[in-house]
Amino acid sequence: MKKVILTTLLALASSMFASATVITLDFEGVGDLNAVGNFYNGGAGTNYGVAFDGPTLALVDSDAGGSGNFANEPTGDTIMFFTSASASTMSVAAGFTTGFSFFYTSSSAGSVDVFDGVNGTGALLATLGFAAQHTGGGCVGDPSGDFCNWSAVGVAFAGTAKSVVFSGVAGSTGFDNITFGSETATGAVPEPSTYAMLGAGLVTLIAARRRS
Ligand SMILES: [Ca+2]
Ligand SMILES: [Ca+2]
Ligand SMILES: [Ca+2]
Repeated sequence: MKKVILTTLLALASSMFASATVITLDFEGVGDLNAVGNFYNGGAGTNYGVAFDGPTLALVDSDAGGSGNFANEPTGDTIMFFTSASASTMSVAAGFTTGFSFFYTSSSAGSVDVFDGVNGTGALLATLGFAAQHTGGGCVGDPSGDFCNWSAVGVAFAGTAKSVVFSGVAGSTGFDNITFGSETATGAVPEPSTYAMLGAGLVTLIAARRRS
């Protein structure tokens, strides 16, 4: 009986997706350097009908045994990034409305475009540019991680969106708490400490020393 109820609830959650239901992807459980792919589209995660293309990977904090050079992530130990291309595409065949938002940390400027067709096709509904800020506020690691400053950003739009293209420099931007149906990303990030800012130089999200 419980299983039936759970299944029904999951089906309801999927069917409600095109409405203004707020859904957040936290990437926990995808696994270090694994493709996000269909994790949220019938894979091991909750089935929200959200599919990511090949260059989109999950990254686990090196402090939690993964390869990530980041700190203060909004949820858990896992974030999303793209490393082998200059863009990453997320498609939601059932569509979503109202707004789109997320947390990010980045060592380079980038942008996010929301389209009304899948795979970055159709009309452009909204564009959101973001600046480099990964060491902003003199943040420090948890205990390690150069990408320690996270910002919540979002856009509102009219109509129904079916895909989002994340663009920037490969390996230089991390995303977490990707939120559909709201222009305000849910979650909280620790206030950065007031340490002196260290010279960062060229940094990427992959930690220099990987565990094997
Ligand atoms: Ca962490
Ligand atoms: Ca860390
Ligand atoms: Ca997370």
